[in-house]
Amino acid sequence: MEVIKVKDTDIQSALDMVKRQYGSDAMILEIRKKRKYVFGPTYYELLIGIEQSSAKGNLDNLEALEKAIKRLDAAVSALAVKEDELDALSRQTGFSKELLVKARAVPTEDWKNTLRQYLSNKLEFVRLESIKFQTFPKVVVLLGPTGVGKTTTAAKLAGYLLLERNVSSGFVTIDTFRAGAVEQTKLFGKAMNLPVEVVRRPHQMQKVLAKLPDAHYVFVDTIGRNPKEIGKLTEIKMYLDELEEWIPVLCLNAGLRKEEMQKAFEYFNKVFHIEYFILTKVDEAENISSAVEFMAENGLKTLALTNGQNVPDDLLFPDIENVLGMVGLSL
Ligand SMILES: Nc1nc2c(ncn2[C@@H]2O[C@H](COP(=O)(O)OP(=O)(O)OP(=O)(O)O)[C@@H](O)[C@H]2O)c(=O)[nH]1
Ligand SMILES: [Mg+2]
Repeated sequence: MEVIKVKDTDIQSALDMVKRQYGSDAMILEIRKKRKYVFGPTYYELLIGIEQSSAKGNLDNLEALEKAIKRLDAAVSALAVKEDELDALSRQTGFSKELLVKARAVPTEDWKNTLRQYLSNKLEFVRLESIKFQTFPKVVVLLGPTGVGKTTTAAKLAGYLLLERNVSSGFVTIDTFRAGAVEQTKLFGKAMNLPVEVVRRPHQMQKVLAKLPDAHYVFVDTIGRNPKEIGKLTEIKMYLDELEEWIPVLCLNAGLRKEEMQKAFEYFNKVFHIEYFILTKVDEAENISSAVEFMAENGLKTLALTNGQNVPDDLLFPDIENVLGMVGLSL
């Protein structure tokens, strides 16, 4: 209960005022007759108790509610404007609204630079040659769903190392379950005069490496797996567990939707700790914004992009500025 004081020289008008203002919920707790100074006029001081639910309280609540509704109204209209801006910017850039909000690209006028800054902090590009290995040869395992371009990409990487770095590689394929898979690698090997070994049992892995004494890098080409088949991924891992050291590289096709990329990454990441990434078939994708968003949000180290069927030419080693340019964010 709230207690208030009401002062008036006339007790009736004081009571009328209390009734008018606070309604019938007001309770008169005490009436005191007072004098301001010794010979001054008398007046009445009423102590009134008011229940919180009284008319005045309700009035106050109503006023507060009205103000809150107005504030809410303003906030909702501001949000609606933002939502429109977000939609438009998302369509324009190809990045998701979530990313634009996270990057604080809306509501700033300078969204391009804000976005550039956000992505530059998150994207990482690493050259295969700069990755430190403890063992020799350096074993690089290409993983990914069926048909993303693992075999072709392995051949492109080996071709690049040979032609541009004068470094020799070998191929190991554990893709023995599908007709034509081994032949495909063998064709690439033959064209570049690089050795190809086929492994049919996990325990053969280590021995096979010994058969490739001149190879600085060994590219292990794995069977394309529907990432949902966790059991089959574990089977691939059994082969790799025979090796002392290897790096798994996830290959995903730039034409996949961001959600599909995320799902595939999560499945492969459960079995292999995925740190390195190659974005394939960039040439076939309408834009690569969602792929770039995927790379940034998962903190992946991107080794390369592939942009066509030509081996070994259609392989790119972009830096951040190149990729920002590809998604329309060049300076
Ligand atoms: N347009 C385009 N096609 C590509 C690219 N990379 C690979 N391909 C083509 O994609 C098809 C599949 O490539 P592969 O290298 O066999 O794919 P994979 O991932 O090894 O496939 P599986 O072993 O069946 O899982 C082939 O026709 C390649 O020529 C690329 O960057 N751009
Ligand atoms: Mg293949």
